Amino acid sequence: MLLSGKTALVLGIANRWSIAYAISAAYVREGAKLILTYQSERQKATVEDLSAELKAFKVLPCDVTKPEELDSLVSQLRIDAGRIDACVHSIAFANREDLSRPFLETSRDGFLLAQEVSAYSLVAVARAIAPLMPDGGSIQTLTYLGSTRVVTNYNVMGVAKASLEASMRYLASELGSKNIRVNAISAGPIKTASARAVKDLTKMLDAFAEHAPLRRNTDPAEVADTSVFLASDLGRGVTGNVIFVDAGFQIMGLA
Ligand code: 0WD
Repeated sequence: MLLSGKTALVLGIANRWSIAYAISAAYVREGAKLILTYQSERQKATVEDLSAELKAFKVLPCDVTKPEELDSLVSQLRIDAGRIDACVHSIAFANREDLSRPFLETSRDGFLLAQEVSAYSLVAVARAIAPLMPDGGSIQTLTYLGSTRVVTNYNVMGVAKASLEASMRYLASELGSKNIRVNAISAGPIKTASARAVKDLTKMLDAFAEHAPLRRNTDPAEVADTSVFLASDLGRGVTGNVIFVDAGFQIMGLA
């Protein structure tokens, strides 16, 4: 029960296959009081069902690109929970065509959209939630190796993840004095709705399992357990890091 007595806010469940769902399940297993958000009416019923299954304390709406929704989320959290100990940002979006055509063809709007939803939203969420962490806490985001290496078809999302990771470091530096730790978990590829938008995902998964030191793909439950560590007191000395949970893939050069 590593998270007993802690309240956790998880943003980014779309369905049962979402990494945020695996994280939520692990948080409940470890005794956290869980609060979930859903992006829009499209996800509401699914997230409410999953929340009932997980016995979450609360489900609230929040599209992170809408400042007024972040404001009302914070007001509601103040009333319902008072305090947040861990906050997981598991959100990304890019236009599907920007994840298949050459990077050179990326439109200005597509570039800015990916940056807004996938990178700037971490800054907006951290600014909103930090005041609810008066004694410190853990803010986490999910990233991918395409931030620093060229991964075919990841394109505009790789650039957004680079921006996300840099944002994470600046936030860690500024929030450290408040004992708020900010980290990113870099997961290996996992078959989720978002990942399916990347052209040739199946090929990517096969190549990954072949070349990763552990010779297999990444299990969302492994990502979730690392998130538990970061949210728990065991992670108290860790901030500003990208922690790879990817079966070791990122160490490989020519395999
Ligand atoms: O291989 C993978 N699946 C990896 C994912 C490897 C490494 C990292 N990641 C990252 C993703 O880039 C993302 O940051 O993990 C995070 C979670 O992604 P996921 O679990 O793979 O994907 P998914 O289940 O689709 O959850 C992402 C959700 C959205 O889902 P849909 O499918 O509806 O686009 O992010 C949410 C939304 O629910 N989301 C938003 N939430 C609030 N406000 C917004 C928004 N504006 N936009 C997207």
